[in-house]
Amino acid sequence: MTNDAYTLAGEAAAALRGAAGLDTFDVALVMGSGWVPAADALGETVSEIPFADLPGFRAPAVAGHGGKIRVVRTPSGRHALVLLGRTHLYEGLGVDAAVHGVRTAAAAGVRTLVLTNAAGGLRPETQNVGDPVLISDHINLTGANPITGTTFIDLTEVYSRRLRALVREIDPSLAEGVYVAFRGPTYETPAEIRMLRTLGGDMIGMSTVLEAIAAREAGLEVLGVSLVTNPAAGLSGDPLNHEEVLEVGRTTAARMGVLLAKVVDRL
Ligand code: 6GU
Repeated sequence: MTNDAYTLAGEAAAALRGAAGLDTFDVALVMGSGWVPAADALGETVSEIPFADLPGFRAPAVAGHGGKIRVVRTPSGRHALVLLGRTHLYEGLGVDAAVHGVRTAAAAGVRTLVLTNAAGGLRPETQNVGDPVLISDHINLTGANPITGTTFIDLTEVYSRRLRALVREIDPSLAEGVYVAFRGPTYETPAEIRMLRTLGGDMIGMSTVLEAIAAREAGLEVLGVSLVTNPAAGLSGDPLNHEEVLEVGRTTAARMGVLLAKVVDRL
């Protein structure tokens, strides 16, 4: 194991504290594709720090993925770190780069992490495009793991039962599902999607699982929410495209933002 990645996260956290003028933060939220507009509903923006000003962060390469950390003060006076954009494993920068934001948030004092993503739906029988789904568990098929060495981390409850119950008190209509991650950047084949349905997956995407593992290593309580932006390959007859993913995010962003604001205020 190299400690460098953790040291770098500590340096980024120090830079973040300095830039924000705050010693600690209550919660961090990672906004996935199309979720960025939802950040506006969380509260008052205190400051915005471009990734370029923080050690170890890279401006994201993909359209719709932002590229800064926004410090938000919620109506109840909590401070949230809102990561507008994330680094994906498929960008080829390595697994440490993909979880650097989470490690930085943990080093900055955050105890709760909200991970959001855009995902393909594996259950079009019961899922509608635009539905948010609470992540109850995951299947990590990225082939990667942010932890190296001989520390065995328990993953019995990666996505906090307590936080899921809290969200469902706010919105009882929300479904729960198992999120499967592939490395990407290709979308899956119809045969792979049939396999994932057999394996018990409900959503498919290219993010979240490595961040959730890194968060559990750091002892954070994790909430995961997928926005189903399209049926996965072979389930609808239409080919997939990233623009469609972003468009669905934009049209449901307000609902998501209001939901997340309520969640953050009840943490
Ligand atoms: Cl169908 N697959 C993956 N891997 N990511 C997605 C997706 C599908 N739809 C949105 N994001």
